[in-house]
Amino acid sequence: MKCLLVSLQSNACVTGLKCIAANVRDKGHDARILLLPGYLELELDPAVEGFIREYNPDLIGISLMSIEFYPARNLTRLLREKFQAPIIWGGVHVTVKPDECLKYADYICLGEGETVIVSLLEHLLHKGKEVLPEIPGIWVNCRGEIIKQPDNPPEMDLDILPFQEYLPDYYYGLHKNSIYNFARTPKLFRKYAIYGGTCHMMLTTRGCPFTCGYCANSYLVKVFGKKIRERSVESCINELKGVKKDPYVLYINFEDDCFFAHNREWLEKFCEKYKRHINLPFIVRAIPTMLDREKLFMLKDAGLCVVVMGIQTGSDHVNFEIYKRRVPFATVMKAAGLLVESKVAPYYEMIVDNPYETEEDEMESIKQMSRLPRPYTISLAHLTFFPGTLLTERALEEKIVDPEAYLTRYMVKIDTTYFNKLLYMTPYIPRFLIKPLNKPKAKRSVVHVMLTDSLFFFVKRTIEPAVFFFVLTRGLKYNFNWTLRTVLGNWKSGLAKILFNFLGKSDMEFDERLAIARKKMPDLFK
Ligand code: B12
Repeated sequence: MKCLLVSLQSNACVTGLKCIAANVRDKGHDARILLLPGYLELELDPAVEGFIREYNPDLIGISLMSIEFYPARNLTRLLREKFQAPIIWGGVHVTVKPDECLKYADYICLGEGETVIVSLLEHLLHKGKEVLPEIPGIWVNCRGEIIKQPDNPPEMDLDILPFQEYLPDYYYGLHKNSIYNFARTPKLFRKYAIYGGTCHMMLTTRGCPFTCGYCANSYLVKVFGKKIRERSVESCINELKGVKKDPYVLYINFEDDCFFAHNREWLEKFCEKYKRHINLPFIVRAIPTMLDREKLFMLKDAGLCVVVMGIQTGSDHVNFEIYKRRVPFATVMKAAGLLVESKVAPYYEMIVDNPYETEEDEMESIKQMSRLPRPYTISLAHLTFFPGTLLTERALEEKIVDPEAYLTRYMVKIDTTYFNKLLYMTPYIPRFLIKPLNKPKAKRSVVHVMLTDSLFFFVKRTIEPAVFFFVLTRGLKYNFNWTLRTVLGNWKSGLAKILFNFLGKSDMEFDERLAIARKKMPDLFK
């Protein structure tokens, strides 16, 4: 059986689909992945149609995060006009809003897709699509008749799943009205991959025990539970041995919500094997309460170069009451101290544009962030009210948010307010300047505004890139070869950040494309 797995993401890092495709092929079926970046056209591109006709899949899967809901709806409409193959939707948005998604697809997959999709292919092979499948985790829409199957429990033994490749030879993508095999045109793959394809994204665990109000996990725990499921060190290292063969992979980006959730024993073994067999710089994510000195220094010694740590706000009130995140700023200070001491590059994530925040909260956040030990770098994300989260439920009840806002706006596109600019500059300008500028609107003069605007313009183009370069070089232990390759591999993303203040130009284009489609295809958005 042949299964075509489509991603509408604006970038080529499709971990979930790569995991599914690997399992489908491992179980004796065929799978191809097709990236249609931000595809939102009135008609199906002839190249896409030709590619699907030639492959002639028995099943078409579409993966979607919430932001891709309209593109998925549109693509499903276009595919139905031309092909008979049944269509299954899967991904975070489907898991969170199954009833809504089942209106458009023949099948939807709630939760993880690796085993579910294999069972569905086997059902289609042996019984055909006219017989309704009874597979846990799959809901069926048979000409309007809805059948909801029980949940498919998440896979506890992650080691039984096949490895995720960096660039599988069955990965294709649409580029300027033609379909390319990415493995045969790696330059094109790198054009769409995040950070110019210099990193391999990987998870050593699945799940997160926290239920922060703004995070999809505050809903997903209902499906996956709170337990963190862990891969063995051997499984991770063996996957990476394959990945490392591609000379373009410069570093490994571990996307686990908190890498420090691994116990000491696991980390000790990991560090020893990683250093011996992989020896590439790597990035991990940390939750301040879980950052541990011994683990941090162990990882640093094994090649850890960047730690991404969510701080979200400097105000304990907002963290505790609004975000339901029990991380006092005193703990953040302690964790930040450790990061600076270890000389890894600290990258802090903050949430802004929160309608629940008062001016006092914003000022408190800026004040606290300016106290953090330097050097550090920072990223700001717009508070997006994703469906199903605790905070969204509250905001919808209180009618303070447009229920559709998450469909049209990217988290990276922040409001250009006075406080956002000042917060952004906290790591880069002298502390004695922050204090007098950190004033409520009523007390600000034209001088404050002009000074903040010009400092922001200047800092973004000079001090920020310099600090980035410095912390990264230091995180890479001043290794000339690694630094040079990282800079060369990332110069485009770096330049985009300096010029436009966001991480991916393609994300921004996707945002604009949605706005255009809204005008061109009003029916789709009803
Ligand atoms: C790595 C990651 C990324 C990576 C790679 C994404 C990817 N597709 O692999 C990058 C950096 C590109 C990314 C970008 C964004 N991300 Co992100 N990301 C993650 C993260 C940390 C891990 C995802 C992952 O690899 N999971 C492991 C795999 C195995 O799981 P999975 O992807 O969910 O896929 C499984 C199932 O969902 C299902 N499945 C998925 N697709 C399909 C399709 C079919 C047909 C079937 C049957 C099943 C199926 O089976 C898969 C295998 O089990 C998650 C948080 C988390 N811990 O899950 C956030 C998360 C998915 N991201 C999120 C968001 C918001 C974004 C952005 C919108 C942020 C932004 N920039 O504004 C962008 C979207 C970019 C875009 N449209 O191009 C949210 C999504 C919330 C929502 N309701 O949609 C999450 C859940 C974070 C959160 N906690 O809120 N992200």
